[in-house]
Amino acid sequence: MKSGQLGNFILVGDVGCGKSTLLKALLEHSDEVTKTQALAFHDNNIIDSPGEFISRRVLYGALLNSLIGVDTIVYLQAADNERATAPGDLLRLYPNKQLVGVISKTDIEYADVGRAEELLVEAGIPGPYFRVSIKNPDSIEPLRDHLWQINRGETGTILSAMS
Ligand SMILES: Nc1nc2c(ncn2[C@@H]2O[C@H](COP(=O)(O)OP(=O)(O)O)[C@@H](O)[C@H]2O)c(=O)[nH]1
Ligand SMILES: [Mg+2]
Repeated sequence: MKSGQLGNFILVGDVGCGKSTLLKALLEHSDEVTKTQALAFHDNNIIDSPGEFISRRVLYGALLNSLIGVDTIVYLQAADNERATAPGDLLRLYPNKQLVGVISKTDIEYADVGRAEELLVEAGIPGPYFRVSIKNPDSIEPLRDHLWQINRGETGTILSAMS
């Protein structure tokens, strides 16, 4: 499957949860990851966001602005993070956006996938959740397929229809 078939999503999540690394894997780039200081716009309306957008309230306005232009919000919860930074209400503010929950860094020594799942549930992110590790390229395939299908309009639950 080619990365060109992916599009129209933004990756959000805490600083260091693995957004830029995951995106490089999804897009099959091999460049060194550098810290994302600003929104990074890729082809096909794919956006990487700096973690500060979600972890610092003063930047919530910037976060909301960055969500406007995409159909799908991919929220990452790192498996080694004891807390959720997702402002779930903000992520659900715009109707008709797909919200996809990802549990990242599942290979890490202190990973607790069950806890990450609970944090996603508490934040109001609907399942199913995609468990990924950059160390295991196969783990990324189901997420890539899902994003690809959403972009083709084949799957996913429109949030406004649920609430
Ligand atoms: N062990 C492990 N490390 C990861 C994984 N994903 C990302 N990292 C590392 O976590 C650090 C932060 O990743 P980065 O993608 O920059 O996070 P971002 O701030 O969310 O964009 C980097 O050193 C990555 O190599 C993973 O699945 N497993
Ligand atoms: Mg980054």
